[in-house]
Amino acid sequence: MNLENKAAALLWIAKFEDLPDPIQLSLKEKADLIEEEGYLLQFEKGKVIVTSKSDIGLLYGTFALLRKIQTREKLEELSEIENPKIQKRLLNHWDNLNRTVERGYAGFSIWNWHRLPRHIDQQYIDYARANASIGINGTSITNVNANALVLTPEYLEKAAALADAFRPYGIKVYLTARFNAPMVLDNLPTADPLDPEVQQWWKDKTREIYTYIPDFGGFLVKADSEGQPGPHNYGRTQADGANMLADAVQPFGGIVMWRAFVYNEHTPTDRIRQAYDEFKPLDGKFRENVIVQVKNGPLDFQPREPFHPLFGAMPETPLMMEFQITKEYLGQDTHWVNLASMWEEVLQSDTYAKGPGSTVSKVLDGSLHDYKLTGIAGVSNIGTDRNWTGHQTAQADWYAFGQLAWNPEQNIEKIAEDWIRMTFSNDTEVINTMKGIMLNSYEILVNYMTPLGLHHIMARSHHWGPGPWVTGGGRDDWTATYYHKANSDSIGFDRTETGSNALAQYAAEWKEIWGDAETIPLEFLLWFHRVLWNKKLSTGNTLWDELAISYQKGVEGARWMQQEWNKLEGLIDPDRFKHIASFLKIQVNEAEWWRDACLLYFGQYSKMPLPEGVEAPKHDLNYYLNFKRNFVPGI
Ligand code: BDP
Repeated sequence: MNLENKAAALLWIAKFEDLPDPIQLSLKEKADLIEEEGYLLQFEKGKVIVTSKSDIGLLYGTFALLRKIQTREKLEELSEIENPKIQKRLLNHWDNLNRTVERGYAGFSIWNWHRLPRHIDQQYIDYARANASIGINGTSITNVNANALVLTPEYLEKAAALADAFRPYGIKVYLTARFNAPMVLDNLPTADPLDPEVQQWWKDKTREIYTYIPDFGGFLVKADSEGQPGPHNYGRTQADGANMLADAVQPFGGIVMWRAFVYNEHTPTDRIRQAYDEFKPLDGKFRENVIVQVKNGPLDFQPREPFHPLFGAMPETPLMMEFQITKEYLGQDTHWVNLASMWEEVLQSDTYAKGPGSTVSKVLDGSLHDYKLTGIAGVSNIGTDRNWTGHQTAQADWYAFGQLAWNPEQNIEKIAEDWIRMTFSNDTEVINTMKGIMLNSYEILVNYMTPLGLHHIMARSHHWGPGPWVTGGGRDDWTATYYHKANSDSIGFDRTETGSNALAQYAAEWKEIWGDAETIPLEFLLWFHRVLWNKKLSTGNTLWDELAISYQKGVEGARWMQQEWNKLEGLIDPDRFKHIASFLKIQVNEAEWWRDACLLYFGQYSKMPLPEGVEAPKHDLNYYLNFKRNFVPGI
């Protein structure tokens, strides 16, 4: 188009300063509201306009326009200013340097360290584009169980090549820092964060990293947890450790994401108390460029947990959320469960920190405590599988994570619908059927795995399938019996005043609601209380009957998902139809496995018969105890 015709163009994708004067004039007021990464979509005098202040805003705006076209929204109605509500929106890869992925179920790591930096695979670009299309702006590329080697020049060169590939898409690279790297790489006698030589080592190392990656985002650290070294080894606090690294990255504008997933080598009376007990006293003691990364719940990505009590409890220390997109505890690669449903439950939980309405999402977006730094991370579920995520529908979790990271208040039904429209079809029957499955799937899964607040009853180490019998071994809090404590009269973990009192870490409102076994919502009953098998619940059923009915409901739910899906034959391309259909067979089968194994195991203690309507297990308990006992899927 020549310049004279420029004004006649019907589609404008341009930074605000590059728009023709008349358009600038009419959009001035709206444009003032656009922030650095934000954009404006506007239909104005017959023209579609995408504008922003920055290149990255323009990219986000363009993807938003594409989304609207794909989902058939009316372009004539466009009028939307979007700014991300959270600053740091990251994927966390638990990828090892040997290309295995910890808790990854979609193949190997997409980072081909051997070929890097010489070969830049198209997949890196596709990855960056896909992430930019959902607003993700950072990626931590290495496992939190960190290998110090990634900090050596050889690997920094490779990481720099990835950073170069991601940069046009607004994605910064972060690395995991192994706390004792000064000892491992340079034979320092200590990694004590208060030792000047150690501090200098990290400063020098950081300066070196920035020579490779000038816009390096910073470090993600797992310390003093599950064998990872940390400040505890030197009698120092988590703040001492984090601040040392923060001082090293500060001159370059970097940040430190310090994980709250800290637990001792010695089992406390209740493991879920530890992060709060450890971090709460440190509130306000971290440098300004530290953000503490907290898992959604106080235990460890279980199918259902109450929100982590640190949210709302650290007004002087920015906290970020860590969600797990990979389904370690939720059926791994073959179960269809819409994680956005779980995340919404947590994001909308009220911490009551400043009275009603103090939701977790307001902690995260910084508005509740006026955090200067805000963030959210999702443990990636992608790998070398052709469809990226193993289960076709697990792409929806990656997508939903990006959407909620951009704006944690977003409506998850709309997120699901947009994803279906963009990924499968705009056909009403497909949309409604898939949406129905997705929006019900989370409750269904919780029912067939861990109903009524049960948790950590999965098989040992690989975490796939039921294992309520798991007991003994190195750590009590890595067993199932530690958490459910079933005996001949009752089941559940007493976390009220009469027990571990972990409940005390929550606001008074929650103490009242959750503290009373009579009124607590059933979904958290056994998380907070020990309950007699024959106790009558609000539903009119005894606890045992309620448990059995819940498992049965879960199985029926999985069967219902399968039937619903089968209705779509012919409306979806045959490849993906069959792929999902076969995974649903596995899901139904494994839902039955969970129900039968758990009811047989717990039934030994309750000694009560299965209530009417609950199917009898197909095998005896021994069968399940021995079933695939030696099989370790993945890593
Ligand atoms: C647990 C995983 C383990 C991770 C750990 C973590 O089983 O593989 O290393 O979380 O988050 O859920 O550090």
